[in-house]
Amino acid sequence: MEILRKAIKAFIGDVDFKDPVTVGNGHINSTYLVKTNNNSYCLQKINTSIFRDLDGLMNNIEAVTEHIREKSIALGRNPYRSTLKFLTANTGKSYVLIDGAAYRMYHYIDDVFTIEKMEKAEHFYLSGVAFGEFARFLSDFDASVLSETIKNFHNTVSRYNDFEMAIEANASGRADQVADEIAFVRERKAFTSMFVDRLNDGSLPLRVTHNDTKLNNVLFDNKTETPVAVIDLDTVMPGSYLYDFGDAIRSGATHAAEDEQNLDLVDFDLELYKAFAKGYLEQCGKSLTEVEIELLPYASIMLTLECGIRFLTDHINGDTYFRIHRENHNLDRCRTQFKLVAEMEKNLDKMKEIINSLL
Ligand code: GN1
Ligand code: MG
Repeated sequence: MEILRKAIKAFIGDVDFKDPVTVGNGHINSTYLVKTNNNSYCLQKINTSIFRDLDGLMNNIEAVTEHIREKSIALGRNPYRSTLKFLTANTGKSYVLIDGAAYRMYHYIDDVFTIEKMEKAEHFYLSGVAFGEFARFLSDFDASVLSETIKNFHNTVSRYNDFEMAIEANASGRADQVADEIAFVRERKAFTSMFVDRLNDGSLPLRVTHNDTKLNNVLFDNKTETPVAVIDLDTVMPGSYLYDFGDAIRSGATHAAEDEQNLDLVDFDLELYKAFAKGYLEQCGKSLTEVEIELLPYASIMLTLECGIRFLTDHINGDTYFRIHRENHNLDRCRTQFKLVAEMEKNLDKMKEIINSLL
């Protein structure tokens, strides 16, 4: 607690504040709510074993939030609610290092809710609007100024190689117990290069990408139930529209939680798929290239497979990356993803029809 208090003071000086309270449920950073008499903030401890380039990370986020803020102001929106607003610390930077740990602080956006499990198609449609608008707002932003803060983040070929290396090393000794899951991935090895090859040969354009378009990264207004802001901008980097579309479908086009243990409950809902795709394409469909349109129906399969591979790799590595809350948590997460992949594969033609009907 003393360290947290020290971090907070670096941002707000001598202003009185209540003890920080843990909020949020990300797998990577830790977030605390901090209240003064007049304001509420989030203090975040940044996971520096994952985000090693703090200047690159914060420069990316500041540049992108300022760009979005300008566009939002032009539309008459509240600049403190439409995207995150970071505080500058007494060091002159938007983060501080205390006892080797890094902290940052931003204005808390209140009167909002997030969605963990999809209940209403309307909410998913609106998430599509939010992420589609994010893409459109940043379509005139020069992606080359952004740092690649986590190398090869959605490079599914490199994720596949990491997976094979994890099996080889078998640090947890668990590899033998997950033979079915390993086989599931290996059967799809050829598929993993579908997007990477097209990015490498230049036929798929590089875009400013959010890279973590999980459903719970959209804040919804409590009263109007409409999107307020897209958050969790740590992984904003050069990438592909396909990543953001696919990852959103992965997390939202199902009624099951990402770590559901009863796989019978893990469904892939085409109505939800259509709802998101509609919102997304209404906002940024016109700027998609022919190749992006051709590959869009494969995006959710790729991103869901990739996420499952990452959970499985971490399970085999002994849970060193994603925070876990119970035994075999990463394996449970991996299994929901693979169940979804199998369901999506069966529905590929229907996804193609839906995309075509929306263009
Ligand atoms: C991580 O921390 P969180 O929940 O926002 C991960 C994403 C995964 C997601 C799966 C930096 O995001 O890539 O899709 O878990 N973020 C990072 O739930 O690795
Ligand atoms: Mg995240």
